[in-house]
Amino acid sequence: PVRVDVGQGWRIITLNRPDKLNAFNEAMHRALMEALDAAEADPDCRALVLTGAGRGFCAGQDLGDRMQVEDGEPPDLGATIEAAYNPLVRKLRALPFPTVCAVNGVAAGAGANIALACDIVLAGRSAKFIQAFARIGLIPDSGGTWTLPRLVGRARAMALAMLAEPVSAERAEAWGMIWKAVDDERLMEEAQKLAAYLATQPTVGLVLIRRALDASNTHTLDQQLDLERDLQREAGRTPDYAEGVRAFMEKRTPRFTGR
Ligand code: LHQ
Repeated sequence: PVRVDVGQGWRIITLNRPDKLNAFNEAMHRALMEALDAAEADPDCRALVLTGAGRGFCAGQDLGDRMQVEDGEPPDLGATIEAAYNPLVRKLRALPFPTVCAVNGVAAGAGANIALACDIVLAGRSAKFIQAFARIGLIPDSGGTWTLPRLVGRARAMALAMLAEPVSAERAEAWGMIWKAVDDERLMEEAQKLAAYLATQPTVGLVLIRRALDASNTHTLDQQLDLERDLQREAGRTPDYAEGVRAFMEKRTPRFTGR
C-alpha cells in the first residue's frame, strides 16, 4: 500500500491505494510507518517527499475498515487515533530531515491534516483540501485543530471544519495554508527538485528550524528567545555551520554534509 523511491539524498513515499483515493487502512498505516522508519535509519536520507498514487492524495480514514457502528456497538475511534494517526503525525514532526508534501489530488479528512503536518506543502492546481470530518459527525484530527487555526486563523479554521467545504490549491496558497500551488503536470518535478535541493542543505539546522517554529506556538517571546539561544548554540556546533561560514568567506557554494 506504499511505494518508496530512493534518490540521491532523498526519498519519495507514495501512498498507494488509488482505488480508495489512498484512504488509510491498518496495512497502509503500517507500511507508511515502516517506510518512515527506514528513511530515518538511512543516514544518506536528507529530505522526503510524501505523495499519493492516482487521482487523489489521501481520503483520510478508510470508512470501510472497521469504522461502522454494528449492533449499536461503536468502534473506539480514540484507539485508532492513539494507535495509528497520532504516532504518524508525531513521527512526521520529529523526522531528522525536512519533509515536502506533494498533494496530487483531493486531500480529505486525516489526509488533509497529514499533508499539512509536513514542512513544505506543494499542491497541484486540481487538488482540494477538505476537512471532511463534520460530514460524518467527527472533528478534525491528525493535528488539524492545532495546525489549521495556526495556518489560516480561527475564523477560517472554524468555518472549514464546520462546513467541510473544499479549499482549492490556489486558495490554500493565498490563505497561507500551503507553500505553493503548481500546475498538475509539474507537481512531481517541482517536489523532487525541492527535495533534491533540501538534500544538499544543512539538515540539522533545517530540523532545528522546525523545532523552533513548533515550539513558538506555545511559548512567550521570552521563552522563545531562550529556546533560540539554545538551538542556535546547537546549530553553531555543527560541521555544516563551519562549512557555511567558510564557504561564505571564500565566496563559494557550501558543500554541506547534513551534520
Ligand atoms: C473511500 C474513502 C474513504 C473508503 C473515498 N474510505 N473509501 C481517523 C480514524 C479514527 C477516527 C475517525 O477519523 C479518522 C480520520 C478521518 O480521516 S475521518 C474522515 C474520513 N474521510 C472522509 O470522510 C472522506 C470520504 N470521501 C469523500 O468524501 C470523497 O470520496 C472525496 C471528497 C474524498 C472524493 O470524492 P470523489 O472525487 O467524488 O471520489 P469518490 O467519492 O467517488 O471516491 C472514489 C472511490 O474511493 C469510491 O469507491 P468506489 O468503489 O465507489 O469507486 C469511494 O468510496 C472511495 N473512497 N474515500 N475515506
